[in-house]
Amino acid sequence: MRIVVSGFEPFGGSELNPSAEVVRRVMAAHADRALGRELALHGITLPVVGGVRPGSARHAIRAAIAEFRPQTVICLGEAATRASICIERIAFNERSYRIADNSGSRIASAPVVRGAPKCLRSTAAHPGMLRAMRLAVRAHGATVRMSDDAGRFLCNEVLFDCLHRARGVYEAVFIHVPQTPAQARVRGSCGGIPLPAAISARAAIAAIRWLAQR
Ligand code: PCA
Repeated sequence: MRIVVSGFEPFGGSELNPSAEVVRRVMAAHADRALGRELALHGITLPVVGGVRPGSARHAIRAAIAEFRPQTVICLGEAATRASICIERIAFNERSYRIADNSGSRIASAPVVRGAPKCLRSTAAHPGMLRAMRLAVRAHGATVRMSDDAGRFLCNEVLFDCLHRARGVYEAVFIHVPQTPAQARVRGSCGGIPLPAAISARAAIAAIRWLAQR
């Protein structure tokens, strides 16, 4: 089983992105053989840059998928406004950035892929995965839920692109994690409930184990 696991670089003025920290922790757990020997994991951090040119998130994830040929792509991103870890069930064919990306572009309204369906569903966003993730973080007071709105920024863009290009060759799923307590100390709660990246990483590891053992 080959899995690509991605996080994002910091954006929006923050100095860290918990999703990149989660990927680092997942890769460390894998190096310690905590995820099983049968699993080949490829971890990457994506730029928070829209579009498809070199230097964009989509360019980077497409290259990783072409090189690593995974059966599953599991992407992670930060959502400071969330109170739970969220499994995204749907991606929309729309780019409508609420802030500029890290290249300074702010897209008002554009499709992710011209001519593609309005939205695409993630088949890997399964209730079994939700149960496994809940079990992994329950004792830490963290919650996990399904979400039907990944926003209209880079997280949604990357999930839509992955689902659109999958053509049955691989599955793709997106997990949004809350901001960390350290981030919340700098910019406030943002309406969410902060969660240490170490706990988000436990949920991500449970998701990967579930995907690999299904
Ligand atoms: N979160 C943003 C983009 C990068 C990230 O970590 C989002 O939710 O779209």
